[in-house]
Amino acid sequence: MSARPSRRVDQARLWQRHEAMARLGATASGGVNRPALSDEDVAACRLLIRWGEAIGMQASRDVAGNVFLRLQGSDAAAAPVLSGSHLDSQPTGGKYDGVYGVLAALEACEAIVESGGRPRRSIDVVAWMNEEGSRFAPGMMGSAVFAGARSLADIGASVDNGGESVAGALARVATAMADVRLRPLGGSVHAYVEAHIEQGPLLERMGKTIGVVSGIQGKRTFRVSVVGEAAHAGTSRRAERRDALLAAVDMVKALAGRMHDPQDIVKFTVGQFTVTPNAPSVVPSAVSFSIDLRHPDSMLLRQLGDAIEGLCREAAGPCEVRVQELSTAMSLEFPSGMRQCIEAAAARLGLPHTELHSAAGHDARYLHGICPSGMVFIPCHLGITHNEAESITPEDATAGARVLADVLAELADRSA
Ligand code: HGY
Ligand code: MN
Ligand code: MN
Repeated sequence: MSARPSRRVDQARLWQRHEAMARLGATASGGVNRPALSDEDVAACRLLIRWGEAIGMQASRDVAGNVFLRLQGSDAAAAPVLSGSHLDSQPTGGKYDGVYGVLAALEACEAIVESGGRPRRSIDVVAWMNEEGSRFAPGMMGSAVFAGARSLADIGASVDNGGESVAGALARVATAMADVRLRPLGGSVHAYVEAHIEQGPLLERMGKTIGVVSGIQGKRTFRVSVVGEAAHAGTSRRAERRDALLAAVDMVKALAGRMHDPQDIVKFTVGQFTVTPNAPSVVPSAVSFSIDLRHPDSMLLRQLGDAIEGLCREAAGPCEVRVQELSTAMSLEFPSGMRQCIEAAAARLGLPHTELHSAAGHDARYLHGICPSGMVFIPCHLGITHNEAESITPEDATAGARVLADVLAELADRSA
């Protein structure tokens, strides 16, 4: 490999691309709303492909809705290096969650091209389908299917609030992107590196530019369905009601009590709460709510998650309740070899760096199951994220892309 590609990372180009992406699904408050497999998501993939093809990368997609750009290596038979993240967002998402990892990977490849280097292994930039899990639960569908951790049939059955299934949305997007080559699902991967904003305040607070991610905390997600009986708000006797909302509220209170810990390590969130028929003068007949439970200690995560169904049943009163676990992911540690490679690149570039654990979930979780994986974090202001006010600096974005460029170049040149 010729001169290190980090020297050719272009801050203006990287930042302009973030601003262009942010216009796709832009919200009035300065964030983005780019649901998975929506027109906005497809437009973002199209824009990524346009930028990649302009520097000679080959675009492809797979049946799980993942989109790839390949920088061809000299040894076509060698397993590629992958790098990327996601382009879908939360409904009131920020402009950088996920996007940064995809655009930093593209910038790293462009810098490798401009440095005159030709990697031995191909490098694939990837935009994983539905990392966020907001339109279709659970999240990380594209990377999970790519890694063989979920089946296409399994994710295809998930339905959004409007009644469209993932299978239906994937078919619609496949038609819209029929001109993009369809590649086989999965395949061997030499290594995976994902750049991402920290989604926490630690790097900024410590004055560090680069986070070498040691691992990702465990996460279990559930869907709780409470069934009662619709009744007239004025005539039905309260003693005879089967009020699904009051039962669901009792369940959430009982769960919040059980999940409370003074150290604030347990992360328990009810983010979605749907009432049916949601009419002011009708006693609710049904409530569906989500649970997002996280903890860095897998044993405690198991214990707490296993207590959920019993607590819901105890609080159900005259209603029925069904608890479904949608995803189960234990805490993971990235391999030391990958962490050392990222740490050495940051040190060579003289960038202040530290090792830290990821409290947020990432697609790297599933790639970790099939190849050596690692992550590079950059600061995000005050840790604000999953919020339209999310912000990063062009300088930090560039620093992260420089580390990524050198790490990808090094991994792509490795024979084993
Ligand atoms: O929820 C998460 O941890 C990720 O940001 N989707
Ligand atoms: Mn993300
Ligand atoms: Mn996110």
